[in-house]
Amino acid sequence: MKFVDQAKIKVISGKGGNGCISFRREAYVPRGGPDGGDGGKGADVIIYADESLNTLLDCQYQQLYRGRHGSDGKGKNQTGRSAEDLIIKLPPGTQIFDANTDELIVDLDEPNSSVIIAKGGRGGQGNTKFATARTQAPRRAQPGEPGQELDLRLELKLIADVGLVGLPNSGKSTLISRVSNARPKIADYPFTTKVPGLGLVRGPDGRDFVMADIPGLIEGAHDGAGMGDLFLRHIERTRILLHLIDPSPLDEPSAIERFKVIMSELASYSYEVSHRPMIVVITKMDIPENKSAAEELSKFIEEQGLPVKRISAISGEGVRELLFEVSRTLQTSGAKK
Ligand SMILES: Nc1nc2c(ncn2[C@@H]2O[C@H](COP(=O)(O)OP(=O)(O)OP(=O)(O)O)[C@@H](O)[C@H]2O)c(=O)[nH]1
Ligand SMILES: [Mg+2]
Repeated sequence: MKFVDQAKIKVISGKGGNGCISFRREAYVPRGGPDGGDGGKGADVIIYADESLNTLLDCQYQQLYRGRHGSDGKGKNQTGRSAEDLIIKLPPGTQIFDANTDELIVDLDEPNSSVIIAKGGRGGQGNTKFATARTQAPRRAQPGEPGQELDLRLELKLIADVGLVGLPNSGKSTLISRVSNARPKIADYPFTTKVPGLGLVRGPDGRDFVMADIPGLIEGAHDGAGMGDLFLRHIERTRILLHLIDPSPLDEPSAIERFKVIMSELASYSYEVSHRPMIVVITKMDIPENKSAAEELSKFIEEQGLPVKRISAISGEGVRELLFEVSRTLQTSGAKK
């Protein structure tokens, strides 16, 4: 499925129905009083955070969301029917901005929550409401209130507990497919992963958490190299990062340099993200040549004050221990961003 994480839409809530001008007509009553009913309320436009969605793709196909109008009031004091509200379902993690002022209106960070983004117009009052002692046959009623029109910019930032970062081919997708229900494509060429994906991990201590796999980063990503760093917005709202690194001594530049590339791309992207709790994960430990390279790399990383784990997502070595460490770190790393 195509992944879309930005969209522009227009929403228009329904206009209220008009109030009615009407007079009673009854046999033997020559001049009945007013009996014009009120108009019904126009549809609210409501945004709902639907957990089953994880892209804004629908909003590329449909860009205009218009609520229905309330019905007009009628004689015999009948109130017009209120329009049914229009519900737009968006993935949790969507931020909704006013497209003109760029002000954040709502952050849809709670799954299953909803918010009225445009209120439907009130129905106008019928002439019954205008009757007074002096004006017993009012010839006026109120028009329905117009709906609200808003141009919105939507930006999806996935909400996950753990974000995977690393160079292409470092084994991010292999790990997420081993430990979670996610089944991304895995291959030995760079940029296999083109869109972010979420996986639900059943932690070894029984606590579940959500992991986000994102496309690989390369040197200069903040300037647009490779897939650029746009996808980093999907790790903005994670609580901890796993930085995966393939320790292979055969690749250039050295593993230590490769580690630094990712650290500096994170720093160029955001101070906050680069200071998030991180566990460095040295991957592919089933390959014999990697053993001594991993030794040297671990030493260097520990000197930077970061925790290091070694795993093989293929043989499973070290994976359970890594998940314990992730779970422990999640418990001490405070609330979700
Ligand atoms: N031997 C071995 N190979 C691995 C391991 N993990 C991943 N690989 C291989 O490394 C290659 C890249 O793996 P991916 O999981 O696609 O890497 P990625 O980090 O998701 O790469 P991008 O999506 O391109 O950023 C694939 O050929 C995997 O089979 C491992 O633990 N051991
Ligand atoms: Mg991948």
